[in-house]
This record gives sequence, C-alpha cells and structure tokens, in this order.
Amino acid sequence: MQTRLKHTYEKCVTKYFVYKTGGETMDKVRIGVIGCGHIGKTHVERLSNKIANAEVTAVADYFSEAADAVAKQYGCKAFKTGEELINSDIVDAVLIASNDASHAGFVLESIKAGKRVFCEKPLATTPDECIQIMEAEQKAGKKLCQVGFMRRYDPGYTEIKSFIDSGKAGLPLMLHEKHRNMYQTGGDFKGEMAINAVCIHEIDISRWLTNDEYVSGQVIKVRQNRETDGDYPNPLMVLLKTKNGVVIDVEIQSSGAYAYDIQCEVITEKASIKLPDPPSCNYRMNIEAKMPLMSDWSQRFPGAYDIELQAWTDAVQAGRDEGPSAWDGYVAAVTAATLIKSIYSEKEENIELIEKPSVYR
Ligand code: ISE
Repeated sequence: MQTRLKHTYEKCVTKYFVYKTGGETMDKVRIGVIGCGHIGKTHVERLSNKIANAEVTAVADYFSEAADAVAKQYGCKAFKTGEELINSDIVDAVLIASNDASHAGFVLESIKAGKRVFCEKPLATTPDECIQIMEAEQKAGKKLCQVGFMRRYDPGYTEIKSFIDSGKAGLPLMLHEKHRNMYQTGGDFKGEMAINAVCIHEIDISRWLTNDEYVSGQVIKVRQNRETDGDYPNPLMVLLKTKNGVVIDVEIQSSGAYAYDIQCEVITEKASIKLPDPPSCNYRMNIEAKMPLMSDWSQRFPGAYDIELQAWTDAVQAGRDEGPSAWDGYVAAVTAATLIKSIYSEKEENIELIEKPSVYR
C-alpha cells in the first residue's frame, strides 16, 4: 500500500515538473509556516523534502512546544506568534495551517506586509472576513493570497476539467459527488463542520469544473448514522444549482463510512466523466477478489498537495499569483453559510454574492 502511494505522488510531481515552467526572480523561497498541527507538519515536511526551490525558515504555533519541536527537527526558527513570523525578514512567503478561526487575521497581516500567502481552506470562517481580505488585496492592487483547495491539483480532477473545457463532451448538466470519511483527523468536531470542513471541497471543485457560479443551495435531511464521531449532522445530502442550471448532488459522510472514498461523476450532453479511483492492485485469494481503499485524505491526496505547493512556490518565485484566489475563498464561505442556513430552514436558499472586485476579474 505504502509503495503504491509513494509511486502515485512521485509520478504526479514528475509530470508537473515536465510541463510547468516559471520565471526565476528568487533563489529559494524562504517560507514561514504558521500552525504545527497535523496538516502544518505535513506541509513543513513536504516543503523541506519534496518541493524544489522551497526552504522552511520559520514556524510558529499557538502552542510554542509544537513550534519548537518542528523547528528543532527541521533546523529553522520558531517564533512565538504568527505576526512576528510574518513580519520577519527571514520569511519571503507565508503558509497558514493554523486553526480555521485564525486564518483571516494572518492572511490580512501577510497582505499588509506585502508578502504572498498560502492559506489552508477555509480562507475565513465568515463571508465578511473574506470581503476584508479582498478589500486588502484590491488596495494592494494584486492577488497575494492562494487558498488551499488542493483538489484543483489532483490529476483526476484536472483531467475531468480539461475534458470539459475541451468542449468535446458538450455542456455539463449534472454532477453526482460523494465525500465519505471513516473519521475526522484531529480537532473539535461539532455543528457545522460537515459543511465548513468537509463539503467545502465539493463547493469549490464543482464550480471550478463547471466554470459556473451558484444560485441556490439546499441541505436535505437524511436518517442519521449512529457511528457518527461528533456532534454534527451525519450524513447530509447537499444540492446546489448553478446560474446555467447545472444541478449538483453531494453525499456527505463526515464519519462512520467504510473507507475514505471520494467520487465525482460529471454528466454532460455527450458523456459521463468519472473521477478515477486511486490506482490499486486487485487481489484474488481464498475465493474472493479485493481492492484496498484508503482511510483518510492524507493517503488519498498527497500528490495533489505536492503539485499544489510546487505550483505556489514557483509562482512566489516568479512574482505572480496562482490557483484559487480570495474570491474563490469568499464564494465558498458564502455557499457554506447558505447551506448551513438551509440545514435549519429545511428549504432551498438563494446564494447571493457581492460584485466581483476588479482585481479578480
Ligand atoms: C479535512 O479537513 C479535509 O480537508 C479533508 O480533505 C476532508 O476530506 C475531511 O473530511 C476534512 O475533515
């Protein structure tokens, strides 16, 4: 299993290096990572060992022992606060992997310091904070922030997107998606996290695949799973409708599922395009056939994270922006807030966006 995963992401990164080129204005990008929990540590490891032209020079965490331990392991400096890290002259660019509620403040501080910033999803916990971030970028006259919607870099999703964009399959009509988790990895899982932390990926990827914007969203009640590992509705059925009339259904299981299983099928005028399952051997033994599945996102998407962080590093080095923007973070936040409203109203709710600021057009 391990060998198979390693091979998968090595292949992805190689593919990326072959096809992608970027300008060179900085020798190595000196990156400061805020947040040394599960995802923060994997990003430090990735940036240190896999990503070309990246160097982690600083880390910070609300729990200073966590930052000290990572700093010791990777030979970088531990700062007491994220703000000190952002404003340090040993940091060219900032990666935010701290808790969700702290994202917006650190993004705003990075923009104020004129530094490029990669922020794990969600960009912020409210649409208003996303608007503040967009105003700061509009004032700066450029996009400095990339949001960590890593599925946009997964080879399966990018292949679906290229096929849709080629026009060969005709127009997209419907999307059927499934996001099934066995458990949640770390954190305090309550209330709205099934939308804010789980469904947020489908919210982003579906509008990216369809090149469309949402007009309404609805959450449909489902019989609840007794295996749920927190205080949140599970499972949920989400429906989204776009301006062009595309209907998207998303099954969300935040915990209790048989495996970590991500599925997406796009129905177009002429085709059905399905996200491939990650490569795996099919074992036949004892009068049965088996295909192993994965247990969480860190096994399923390492290749996507590698490609994403390489693309970000290349863009920082070349002084250009890349990938999902603060606008995408804002749309996701508004859509999530609307779906949460629908959990309580049990009705279809309209999704209303502000006018897109010129820096994102
Ligand atoms: C987690 O935060 C993620 O981002 C994963 O991609 C998602 O599948 C998981 O359910 C979330 O908890």
